[in-house]
Amino acid sequence: MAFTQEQLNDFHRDGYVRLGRVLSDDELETLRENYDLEMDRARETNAYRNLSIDDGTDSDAKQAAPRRMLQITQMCERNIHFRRLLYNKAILEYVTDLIGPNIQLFHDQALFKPAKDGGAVFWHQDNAYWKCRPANLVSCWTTLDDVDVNNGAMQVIPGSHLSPVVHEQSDQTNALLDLQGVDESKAVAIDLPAGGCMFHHCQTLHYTAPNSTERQRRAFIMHFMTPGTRQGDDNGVLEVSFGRPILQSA
Ligand SMILES: O=C(O)CCC(=O)C(=O)O
Repeated sequence: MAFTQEQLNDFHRDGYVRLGRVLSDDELETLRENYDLEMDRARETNAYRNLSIDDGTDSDAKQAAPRRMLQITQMCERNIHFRRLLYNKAILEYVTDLIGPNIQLFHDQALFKPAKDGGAVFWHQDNAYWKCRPANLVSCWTTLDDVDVNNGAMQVIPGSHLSPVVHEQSDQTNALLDLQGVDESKAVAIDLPAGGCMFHHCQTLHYTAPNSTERQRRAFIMHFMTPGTRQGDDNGVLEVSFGRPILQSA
């Protein structure tokens, strides 16, 4: 077992668990260089989203927006170093403790909050978007910079993974789905050192604040599922999620 029993109990009770540093100095340095490289390439080719504004805008509009929450999905299809990270032995051992030895990638994403004008990611439960069954996916949120509440550390509501919340279609914010009534007094911010990670359950309510500091915040998230996971809403046809790499099988 990679987690201690206490950490596992914490995860099942709270819907998240904080780990300290998991990446070596070399891994961290390589991933930082390649993160910056892919962000530059994505800007040149407009192959990214700014989650702080509506989708479908051109590159200049995305860059000029007052806040920037930049997203690249499937870094593993663009860059070998991020693909390698999916197979990181230590991380997969932690995932094994959470969902068992058969592990498939659901997807990955880089989420970048630049210094000074980094945008927020509003409160949500991932599975309100994904509609996956069984709802047992876990995410490993890895940071390439030191993070605290001021530059966009992950914030969670402990125990919220036990109760899926209805997310409404939003026209108030740029979020696709909106959540009213989150009791933010219960939020816990998870500070992490560069190269550290935390895991959260796909129903854990989470949020990251705007970054107005002088410190950029580079995060990379891997979302893991068990093979055979299906996707779709109650009335839709359920589809098995094919086409993603199997990262480990028993
Ligand atoms: O990195 C962030 O700012 C938000 C990440 C997030 O919402 C997620 O991992 O689902």
